[in-house]
Amino acid sequence: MSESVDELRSPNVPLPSGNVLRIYSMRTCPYAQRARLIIAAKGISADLVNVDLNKKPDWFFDLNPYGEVPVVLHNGGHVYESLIAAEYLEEAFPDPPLFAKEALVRANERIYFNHWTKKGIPAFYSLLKAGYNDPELTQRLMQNVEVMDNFLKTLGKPFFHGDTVGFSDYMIWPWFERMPMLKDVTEFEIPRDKYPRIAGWVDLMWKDEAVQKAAFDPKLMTEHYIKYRTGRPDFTIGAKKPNVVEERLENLDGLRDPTTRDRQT
Ligand SMILES: N[C@@H](CCC(=O)N[C@@H](CS)C(=O)NCC(=O)O)C(=O)O
Repeated sequence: MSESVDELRSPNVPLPSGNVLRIYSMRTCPYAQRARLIIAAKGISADLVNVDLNKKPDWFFDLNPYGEVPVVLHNGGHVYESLIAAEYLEEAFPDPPLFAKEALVRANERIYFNHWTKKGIPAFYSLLKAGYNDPELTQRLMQNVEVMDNFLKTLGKPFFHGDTVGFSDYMIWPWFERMPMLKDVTEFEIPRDKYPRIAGWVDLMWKDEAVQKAAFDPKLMTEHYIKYRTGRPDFTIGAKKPNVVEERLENLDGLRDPTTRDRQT
């Protein structure tokens, strides 16, 4: 996956050669990251388009009536909602398989990421939005971390998928990558001694190649969420800026030919 300056390619723009699908994403979006993790783990060459969610074009709502990323464009169709998009990618690109083969194991994987999605994520955002170490909200998130820790304990494996990283791990991970950001904003921290399995899982996840590929600069992450909290998010954060040579006009007044002013080299 390669990206440069943000360029909002509509679905009508053909995929750049060598790419098999397009993903509409946003750099700090944990939901879009779910799909990007699957793409990275499977080595799918994807055209990554980062959408400035402050300036969504009308056609984006034709792709997803909720106006949210991620949207995956593939084979003349498109899929939205991160869990549905990730499952679609798993089915459309079966190699390497990331989901368990046995139905019961797979159902358990779903139970893990379903819990995190239903309970953990809302608790995460409630605390983040509070913006300080509110005891009740801190406790609510901690209880959900405990549930995740207990899942691993009962499973007796290092990953939610089992002995290796798999589908459920990628569905849960993005919010754990954001825990240092949450600590910056609210002082929330997972105590290693109390929740050693989840702490160990975080350590192992950081070693995964797809996790490293899909990761975002932690400083910019905190910067982004501070703005997000105040209701003024910058969705272009982390974009590489166009290669414009800045004009330095100080002390040049009267010395420059005005026709040269707009020249960019
Ligand atoms: N339930 C959706 C949630 C996706 C979502 O909330 N994405 C956010 C960015 S992280 C978004 O696109 N928000 C639209 C906006 O802020 O205008 C999913 O799982 O894909």
